[in-house]
Amino acid sequence: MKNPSTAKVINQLMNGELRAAHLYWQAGGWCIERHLDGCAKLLLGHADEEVTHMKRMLGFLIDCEYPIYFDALPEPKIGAKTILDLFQAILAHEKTVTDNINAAVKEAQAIDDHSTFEFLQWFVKEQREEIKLFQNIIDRINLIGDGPQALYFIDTELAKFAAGNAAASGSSG
Ligand code: OFO
Repeated sequence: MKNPSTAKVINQLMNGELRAAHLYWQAGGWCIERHLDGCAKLLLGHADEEVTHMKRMLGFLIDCEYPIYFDALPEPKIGAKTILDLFQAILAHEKTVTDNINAAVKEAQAIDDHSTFEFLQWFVKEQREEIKLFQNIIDRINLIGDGPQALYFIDTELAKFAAGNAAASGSSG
């Protein structure tokens, strides 16, 4: 069953995934400028994941023969002054994406669109994992603190997160 409202919602989510990739690329650039190569690796790898999410949404629109609309991309602004600020902004971003996915799930349920509801379940799980990942990173940054060697240790820790994340996304896509 085709629903014009579903087409609109999935297009909005697809564009949101592309904006997320854009944001993570820019955040990776922010880290590279500060010689935080481990952080950059994590964030640039995450941008690639967001592209796979965008393609998942695109694939659904194609399978359902819904129209496809790509929006212009806004400039991704990184206002962070510290690495903690950066990851707090990223966590806030992921919470907004989670809210958007949850709203889409609710709408699919309300109109008995079981196919879309089932499709969105993968994203519900993915958002739970992303929130957990970025909250863990913030907790680790807070544990390490802001002593003289802190940035070096944070960067080393985040390189480990990047390696773990790459291994996990290789198995889940
Ligand atoms: Fe696509 O998971 Fe983050 O935004």
